[in-house]
Amino acid sequence: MNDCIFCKIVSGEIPSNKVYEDDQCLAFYDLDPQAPTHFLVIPKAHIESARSINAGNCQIVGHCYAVIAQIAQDMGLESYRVVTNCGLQAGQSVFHLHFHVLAGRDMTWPPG
Ligand code: DGP
Repeated sequence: MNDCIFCKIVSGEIPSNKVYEDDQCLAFYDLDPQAPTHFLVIPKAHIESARSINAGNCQIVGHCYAVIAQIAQDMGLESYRVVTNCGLQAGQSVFHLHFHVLAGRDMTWPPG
C-alpha cells in the first residue's frame, strides 16, 4: 500500500533495525520502545488490522506467532507479552497489522 509506513519498511524505502525476515514476515525494533526489549512482527502483505483477519489470510497470524516464539528463544526471553492494538480507541496508530513483543520488565494487568 503506497502510503503505509510499514509497507515502506518492508520495501526498504524506510530503514528499520531488523530482527528477523523471511518471505512472509518481518520483525524490527520499535521506534518508541515501551520495554527494554520491544520489537514488532508484521506480515509483509498489507493487512489493515486484526479486524481484517479472515479465513483466507489467517495463516500469517500463526506464522507470526511461530516466528515470535523462535525469536524469543533466540534472544533468551523467559517471559514476554504480545500485543495487537486494533482500532484508534485501542491505541492502533499504524494501520498495518503488527504484533508488539515486549519483554524485560514487569507487566501490569489489566493493561492501560
Ligand atoms: P500501534 O500504536 O499499536 O499501531 O503501534 C505502532 C508502533 O509502530 C508504535 O509503537 C511506533 C512504531 N513505529 C511507527 N513508525 C515507525 C517507524 O517508522 N519505524 C519503527 N521502527 N517503528 C515505528
